[in-house]
Amino acid sequence: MSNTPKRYTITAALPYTNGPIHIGHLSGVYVPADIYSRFLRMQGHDVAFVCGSDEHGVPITIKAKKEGVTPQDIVDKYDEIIKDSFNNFGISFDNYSRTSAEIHHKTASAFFKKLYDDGKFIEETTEQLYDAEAKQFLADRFVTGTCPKCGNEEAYGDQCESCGTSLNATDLINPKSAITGATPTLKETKHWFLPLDQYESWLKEWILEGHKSDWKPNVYGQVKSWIDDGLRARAVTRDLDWGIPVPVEGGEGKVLYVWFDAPIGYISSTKEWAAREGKDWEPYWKDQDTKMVHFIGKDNIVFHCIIFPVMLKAHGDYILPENVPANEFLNLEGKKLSTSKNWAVWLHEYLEDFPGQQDVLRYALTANAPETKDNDFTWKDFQARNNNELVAIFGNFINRVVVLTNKYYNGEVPTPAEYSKVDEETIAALKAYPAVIASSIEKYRFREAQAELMNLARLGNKYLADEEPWKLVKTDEERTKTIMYVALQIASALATLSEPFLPFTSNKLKEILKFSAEERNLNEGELSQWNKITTREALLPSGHIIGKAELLFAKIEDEKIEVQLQKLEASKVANAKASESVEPQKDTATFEDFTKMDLRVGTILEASKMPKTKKLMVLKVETGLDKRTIVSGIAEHFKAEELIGKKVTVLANLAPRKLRGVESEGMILLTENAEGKLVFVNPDEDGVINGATIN
Ligand code: B3M
Ligand code: ZN
Repeated sequence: MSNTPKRYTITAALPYTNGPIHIGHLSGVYVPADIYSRFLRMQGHDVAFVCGSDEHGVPITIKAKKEGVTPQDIVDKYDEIIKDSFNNFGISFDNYSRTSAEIHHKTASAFFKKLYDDGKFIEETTEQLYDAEAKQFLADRFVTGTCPKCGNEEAYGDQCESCGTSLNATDLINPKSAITGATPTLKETKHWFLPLDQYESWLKEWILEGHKSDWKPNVYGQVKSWIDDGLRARAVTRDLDWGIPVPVEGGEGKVLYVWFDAPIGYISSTKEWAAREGKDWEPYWKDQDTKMVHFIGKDNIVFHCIIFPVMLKAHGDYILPENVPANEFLNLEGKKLSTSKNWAVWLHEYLEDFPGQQDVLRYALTANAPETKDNDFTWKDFQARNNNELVAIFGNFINRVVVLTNKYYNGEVPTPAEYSKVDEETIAALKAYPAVIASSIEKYRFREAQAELMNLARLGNKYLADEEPWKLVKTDEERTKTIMYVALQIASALATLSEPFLPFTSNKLKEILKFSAEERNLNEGELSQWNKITTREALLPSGHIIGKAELLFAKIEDEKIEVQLQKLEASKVANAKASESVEPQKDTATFEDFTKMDLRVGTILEASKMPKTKKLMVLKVETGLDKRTIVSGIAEHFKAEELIGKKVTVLANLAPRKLRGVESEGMILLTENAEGKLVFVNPDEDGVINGATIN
């Protein structure tokens, strides 16, 4: 692509419609995508910012089953809730579609058909996991098991969310049906596979060589390790009834894999938008002068950097993304966000508790965005960002300027006299901000960009505090006019530059400063809203009349924060209670079954973390029979030092198996205490309740 794109296609991950949206979604994907899109529009660029509901896939079917309703009921319900949340938080999609829309079914079907006709798939009958009780094949989230790569025991049939690896369901160790809990059997079925391995050298050239310097290190690193490990063919069809029917012979009763159809949703959403706006959608997906950027969370990297690009490449008509600035995860008060544990701040609930304060959340989330590593949202930080930054710096500056202009000049922008050196410097500094902020945004460094915006407000605050117009007004009218004129220019620049980050505040401030409609819609090159700050002599000319002061931000008191912390405390208590509940007894084991298990007491002699894994620990255990190696998924719960010398229960005659190349000869028995921490099976351990399953 040439250096100056003619247009931009910006996509934000399509949320699964199996639940509402929380702060993790907003911070990882939608706020950064919105900042980027708004910024580009303000520079006069042609932008299609598209998204929509991801309405297929197993999570939706599971939710429907749980609630005893149809998948359609589920997607209709959450599509509404999610759309409302996005609207309420000012996410400025040009189009928000749904993958159940007819246009999407047609587009995805045609895409599959083209790849099929062009011979891009491998058609193969293989043995797949099957739940005989539920009479259903188990793929994706219908099956969980141990990740062969990192040992995470909750990996899904298509992906391990712990290490990000994309999996085939048959890769899982100890697979378990998510429907009945049964151990699956194998059954033959036919599917179409996308041979990713055939695209390896192309991916190496395109990403590993082509995007070494411009993709974020976290994204590039993940992609590199997958490609280096070698890619395998992936099934892109499923034996399910909820989804887009496979449109080729032999496809009866099968649907497209949700991760095949969902990214095509970006194309369908663009088509829907173009049709409504009377535009042509094709350049946004096919013209080499278009810059395409995918905003996603880190668990979606493999799909957007490998699988979807391979689909686009195999199809042949499409452009590829220029960048995929995926974020890491946001935690809440030190713990992983979790829908099932209700450990989250839900957007619709936030709005009930903090009406009209959407920008405060946007601000706090951007200030703490997990751009380079996982990051933490805390309510104390949220309060401090509001009270110490938005209220004390931004709000305070604007309020002083507007109140004083009304008081001294009835709201009329005064005519300045000679500039002092400080005035000159302040104006020069002001004019540099658009480029500084732009350069951070262009590098997807939104925290840095927003920090610069706040620095501009600081500049204004300091200027007023140093120049003290409220003192000078009694002695030097001309000087006071100059100071107020300069301060008004800063206020005006803040109104404009805050728009990508704080759209509601920006709007309110433009109302207060009485920006004309024409002024708000400047849309071309040097004259665009963004660039006018640097190029124009005056942003608010002398004689312009501004409106009355209005509070932009309000202090958040401790009591309001307490309420939020108590809500989380309630979730904690509920979760601890739930984890105390005892699992139902398993099927009868005969005495012979039991005597087959050789349980021994052993002592841990050595312990070390398995390199490049989060959970695995390599142990050397004295079992009385021998000294042997056992690999155990306990590294997140114990330090190596504290394990040495521990007495443990060992299942000694478990068939050996290799984990990450290390042969594990046995299993150490563990259970969980009420806080979810692993403890060794030893009835004296604190907090082990009767009935805790030993495994
Ligand atoms: N719905 C996964 C998710 O919400 C998925 C994204 C699709 S983007 C094409 O994490
Ligand atoms: Zn894993």
